[in-house]
Amino acid sequence: MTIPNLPSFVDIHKDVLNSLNNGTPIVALESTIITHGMPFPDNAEMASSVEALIYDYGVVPATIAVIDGRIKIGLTPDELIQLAKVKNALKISRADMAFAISQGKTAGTTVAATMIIARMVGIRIFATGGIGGVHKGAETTFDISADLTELGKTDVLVVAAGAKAILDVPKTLEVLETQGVPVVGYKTNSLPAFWTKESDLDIPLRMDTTSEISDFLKVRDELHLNSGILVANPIPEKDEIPSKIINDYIQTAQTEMENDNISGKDVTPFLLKRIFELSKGASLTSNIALVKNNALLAAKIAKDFYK
Ligand code: PSU
Ligand code: MN
Repeated sequence: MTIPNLPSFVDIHKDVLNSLNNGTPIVALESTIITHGMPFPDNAEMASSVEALIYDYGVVPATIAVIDGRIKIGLTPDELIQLAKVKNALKISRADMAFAISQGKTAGTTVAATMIIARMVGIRIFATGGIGGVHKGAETTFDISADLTELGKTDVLVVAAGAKAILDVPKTLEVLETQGVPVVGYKTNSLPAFWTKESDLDIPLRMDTTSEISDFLKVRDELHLNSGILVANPIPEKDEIPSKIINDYIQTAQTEMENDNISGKDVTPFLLKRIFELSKGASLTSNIALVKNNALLAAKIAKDFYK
């Protein structure tokens, strides 16, 4: 079977294509985390071990990216290394996806762009580390990630480790609610805060099993709600960074960002890089652990959903 109306510039990995044809579970993975979220070679190691973990669970991973103007749904090991090494990759969202393709560029896809591409071929479940959200000071900068509006209109379920404290988390939750996006805590009463498993914000909805989450997705489909779901999965306790410590680093990075006039697309990569440096790599170790944890949960949900 071929996918109807597939643009000529899309390449689907053979395992992903088989899985789409057979109706077996697939988990999409984003690539801005590879091109802008982590340094080389940790990014390459993270990406290939996350794929291996999903394969080992009996689910097909589909890392999504744009390489030389072609949309890739599932990468070969060579493509993955190529992407991880690229120095000047773009970071694309809904607004600039067509630009990367028409100009033959290489780009990491954000959560928003990955959702659009996943949905285009019918992939419904997607794992990442953290989503973009409402940035601190958004009342003056208007910096609100396009991830939030994409979740409001594209019906892909995204597993993330909650929202990180580099964001204005209460405002992020408000925008998600406005956009009609359910925020489901997996086995948690509080919204996980990325590097820490808890925050002082209540989780809007709680579910304790992957079959509940899969049933929820099915009911939303029957209702034709056509928007995404955010599943917030707490980082395992052993991989946490205590909130007092991480919040100090965040504060420092935030002040530097304001002094250096960093804005727009550069904000998230700048903050992640500075927190990595300030924590002497500890933030990266936690980040990798939580991505793996999210990948496994997404694979379990996918298995239940396609049962
Ligand atoms: N959060 C992370 N690591 C990341 C990102 C977010 O912990 O790499 C990336 C994701 O790809 C997300 C994007 O979609 O940053 C959001 O960027 P912005 O805030 O510019 O919308
Ligand atoms: Mn932004």
